[in-house]
Amino acid sequence: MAEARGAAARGAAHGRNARAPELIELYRRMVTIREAEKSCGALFAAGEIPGFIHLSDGQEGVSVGVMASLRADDTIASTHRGHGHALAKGLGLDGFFRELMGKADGACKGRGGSMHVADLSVGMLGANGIVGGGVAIALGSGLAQKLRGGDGLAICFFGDGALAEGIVHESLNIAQLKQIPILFVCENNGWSEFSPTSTQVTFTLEKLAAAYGIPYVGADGSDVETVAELAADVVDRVRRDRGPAVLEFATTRIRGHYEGDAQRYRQDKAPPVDPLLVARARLDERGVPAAEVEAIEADIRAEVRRAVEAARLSPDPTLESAAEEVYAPVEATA
Ligand SMILES: Cc1ncc(C[n+]2csc(CCOP(=O)(O)OP(=O)(O)O)c2C)c(N)n1
Repeated sequence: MAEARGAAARGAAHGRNARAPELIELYRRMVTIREAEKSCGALFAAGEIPGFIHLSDGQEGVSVGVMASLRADDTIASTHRGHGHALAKGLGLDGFFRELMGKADGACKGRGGSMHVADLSVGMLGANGIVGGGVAIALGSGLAQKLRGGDGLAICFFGDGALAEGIVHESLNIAQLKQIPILFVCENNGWSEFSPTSTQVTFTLEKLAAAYGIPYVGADGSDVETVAELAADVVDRVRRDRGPAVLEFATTRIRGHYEGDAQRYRQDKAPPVDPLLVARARLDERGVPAAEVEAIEADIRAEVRRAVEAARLSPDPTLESAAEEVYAPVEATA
């Protein structure tokens, strides 16, 4: 750390760009997601995470950029690829790893796992294994925000594959009809499971939003600063105008659909655009010394290692507790 602080001082002396601190923070958050998911991959391969996991490598710029302008009382609903959303919204690494590893002290007491991780205390309503399912949940939350009368809003993240789901169309319609403060955020990685989305839908989200009369903005999701700037503007508008808006980001799914996917269907051989590398290069341009960046990365790796070790030591849920908090208790009848 001392070395990094020294390096930071040298950066300042050589005209470190004024925009560097914000980008450092965005980069730190993206690296946290990347390192956490790297560990998820290893834990899954070692059989320490039950169920399936879907990693979001390549999509961190969207999670981090959008979440940068949200408040704790704004709510988000996520997808099956929701680790980045949960962490960027404020779920701590401890609650995250304990949940994914099915531990009794996880964010959802180990009952949700990767595809249902939620933390209501930070406005994270949940990941969702049903494609498009989170869209309707966010819509309901947006309606609640409206009825409460504050200036909170709801955000749903969904993939381009969800565009083929009726729930997305119905939600756009109701959001506009009832003027619900909701931001629809599409992470367009071009894939719908194992099929190019171009083989699944006949329209663009831009045209769909226009059909419902909802304002639309689209941009490159691999540039976290662009995402953050656009999102800040659109979030402000939704907060003020109390109606829906649509944001769409082109992004890259670097890994397979799920962990273990051999991707034999995949023909896109161009190297993926990695938002971490994009931000890393820009930090360099802004005069942030490599040693400072490496120190940040090392700190995050240590923090992730610590959280994983803590999760390993956490208790498993007991057999006796299996029926708790699953359904409302009912009286047994003869
Ligand atoms: C209602 C529903 N239909 C089908 C599936 C199977 N399924 C799982 S992921 C997926 C595609 C998801 O693509 P997208 O929404 O673009 O998200 P990405 O995986 O690209 O992040 C499908 C069809 C599902 N989980 N739910």
